[in-house]
Amino acid sequence: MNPKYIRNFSIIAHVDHGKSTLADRLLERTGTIPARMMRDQVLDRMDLERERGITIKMQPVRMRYRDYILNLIDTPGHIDFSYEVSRALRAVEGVLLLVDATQGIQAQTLTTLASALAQKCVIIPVISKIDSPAARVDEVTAELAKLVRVPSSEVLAVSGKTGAGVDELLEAIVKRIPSPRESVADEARGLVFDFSYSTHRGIAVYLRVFDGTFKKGQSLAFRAAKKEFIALTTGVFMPDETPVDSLSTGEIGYVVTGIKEPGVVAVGDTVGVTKGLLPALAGYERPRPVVWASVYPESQDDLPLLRKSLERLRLSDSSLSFEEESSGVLGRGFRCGFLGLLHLEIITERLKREFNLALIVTIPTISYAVTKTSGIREIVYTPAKFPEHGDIAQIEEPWAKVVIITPPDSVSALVQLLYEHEAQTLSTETYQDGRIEMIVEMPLRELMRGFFDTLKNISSGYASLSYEILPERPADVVRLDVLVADEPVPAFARVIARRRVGEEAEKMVEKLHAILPKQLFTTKIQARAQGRIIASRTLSAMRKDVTGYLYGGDVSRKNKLLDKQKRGKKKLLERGRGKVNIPEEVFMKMVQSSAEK
Ligand SMILES: Nc1nc2c(ncn2[C@@H]2O[C@H](COP(=O)(O)OP(=O)(O)OP(=O)(O)O)[C@@H](O)[C@H]2O)c(=O)[nH]1
Ligand SMILES: [Mg+2]
Repeated sequence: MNPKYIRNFSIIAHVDHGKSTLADRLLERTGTIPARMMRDQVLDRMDLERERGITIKMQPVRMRYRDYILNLIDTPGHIDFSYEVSRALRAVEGVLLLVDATQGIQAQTLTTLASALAQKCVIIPVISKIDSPAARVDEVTAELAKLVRVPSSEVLAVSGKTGAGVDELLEAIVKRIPSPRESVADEARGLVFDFSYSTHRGIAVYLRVFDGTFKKGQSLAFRAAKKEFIALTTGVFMPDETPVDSLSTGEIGYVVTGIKEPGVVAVGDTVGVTKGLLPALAGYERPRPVVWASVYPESQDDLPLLRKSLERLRLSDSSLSFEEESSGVLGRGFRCGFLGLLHLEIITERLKREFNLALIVTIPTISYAVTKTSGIREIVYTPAKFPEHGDIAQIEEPWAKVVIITPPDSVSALVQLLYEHEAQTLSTETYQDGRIEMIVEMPLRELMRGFFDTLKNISSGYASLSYEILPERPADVVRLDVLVADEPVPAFARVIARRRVGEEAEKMVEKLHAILPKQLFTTKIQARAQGRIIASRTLSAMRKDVTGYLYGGDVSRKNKLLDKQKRGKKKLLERGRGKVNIPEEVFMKMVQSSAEK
C-alpha cells in the first residue's frame, strides 16, 4: 500500500463529548461494520466500558474510504486514561479534536489538545452533538476556532446521533491529515503502542509501521527487550483482529509474537527485523503512578492467582504497576500503583470479575520523597513504612497543575475550595460565555482528598477538571499511627497534612472505637503523631460472664459458650496479635477504600 493513500488519525476530546459515537458513524458510513453488527459505541468492547458508558482503552480500527485506508484510534476521555491517548497520538499524523456543542470547551479539551500539539499532530477542530436542542453551535464554533487558532470556517460540525456532517468530515480527514512519511529504508521497523494477550497464541503487539513491511514468518526482535520471535500472523483491526498478508509502511496493525511470558514486552519498544540497521524509535515514558493501594486476596490461597491476574492485566494495561508485599494481618498481597482513583476502581473491578477474585483493597495513598537525617532519599508509598519523625530531614510530595473550567456562579465557592486545598492560582481567564478557566497548582495529596467531587457539587456538575503531575515540593505532613492497647497497628498508619492531623486522629479513633468489639479487658484506642498521643478513647471491657444472657439452666449451651470463650482466648495468643483481637472485618472497615465513602 502506498502511504499516500493512508490516513492515520485519533479522536480526542473531553470525557463524554461523543468520540465513540462519532466513530460509530464513521464505521457505518465507510461500511466497515455491517448494519446487523452495529450497536452504540461499538468500539467500547469491554463489558465495563459498556456498563459505565465510558471508554477505558484506546481502540484502533481500519476503514476503507474511496481509495484510502483510514486508520482511526478511538481514545478514552477520562483523565485517568490519558496515557492511552498519549500512546495513540504517537501512531497517527492527525486528530479530530471534538468539542460537545452543548458543553463548550472543557478541561480535557485543553490538555488533549496540548498533547496532540506536542506530538506535532495536525488538528481538525470538530464540534459534536449539533442535533441537540441545547447545542450552541455558533458560540462553541467560535470558541474552538479561537482555541486552535483557525478561522471559524475551518471548524466542522457533526452529529454522531444523526450522522450530519460525517461526509464532510471524511473528506476533511483525507484532505487535511498528511499521509504517513515514506519508508527510510527497506527494513521493517515499527513502534509498539499497545498489546493484547490470548492463551493459545500469546502476545499480539499493536504496531505502527514506520518503515518496510512486516510479514508472517519473518524473524523479528524487540530492540529494548532484546527478545527474538517469529511473526506468527500479521493483521489489522476491523475492529476485530483480522489477518492480512503484510503490513506496510504507514499502516497500523498487529503482529502475533507467540511470546507467552509476561513482563518481556513493553509498550514503546521498537520491533524490527533481527540484526536490523535502523535505530530504535523514540519510546514512551513510563507513566508515574498517581495513587497507591494494596490489594490482598481475601483467602491467602488465592495469592498465586492474584499474581497471575495482575500480570495478565498488565498485558492489556501497561500503566499498571505492582510489587508483592506482606502485612501482618492481611497476609501477602500487592502494593499497586494506579494513574488515578477511577483507574484503581476499574482494575480492582476487573480483577474481581475477570478472575473471580475476592479482594481487600486498602485506602489509596500517594507517595512521598523522604530524605532521612542520614542523607538517604527514598520514595515512600506505604504509610507504615514512613520513617520515624526523628529520622526525617525533609519530606517532599508531588504537586499537580490543575486546569478548572467552571460556570461563573460557582466561582466564589471555588475560591474557598481552592483555599481549603492549599491551591495557588496561576492564571484566570473568562470565556465568551462567561465561564471561568483557572489554572492552579496544588499538592497532589489535596487533589486526591475529594477535590473533584466537591468541585462537581459546588458547580451542580458543570465544572470540569484536568491535571498533570508536577515534580515534588517540600511537604508539611506527618505520619499518624493508631494504637490499640499501646501497640501501633501498621495497617492503620496514614500520612496526613500537619494542619489536619488533629481532626483526622479524632475521626480514626472514633471510628475504631465504634467498630472494635469489646475485649476481655479495658482497651485504649489512641492516635499518635510525632511521638505524641493526640486522640484517645477507651473501650470498656466485655462482660466477663458471656453466658449471662442465657435464660434458664441449659447447662450444655452454657458450657459450650464458656468453652468458646476459652478457645477464643487461646486463639488470640496463638495468632500473636498481642492482647487484643482485632477481627478481620474491623481491619477491612478501617483500611478498605470503600469504607471511606
Ligand atoms: N444528542 C446527541 N448525543 C450524543 C451524540 N454523540 C454522543 N452522544 C451522547 O453522549 C454520551 C457520550 O457519548 P460517547 O460517544 O460515549 O462519548 P465519548 O467521548 O466516547 O466518551 P468517553 O469515551 O467516555 O470519553 C452518550 O450518552 C451519547 O449517546 C450526538 O451527536 N448527539
Ligand atoms: Mg468513548
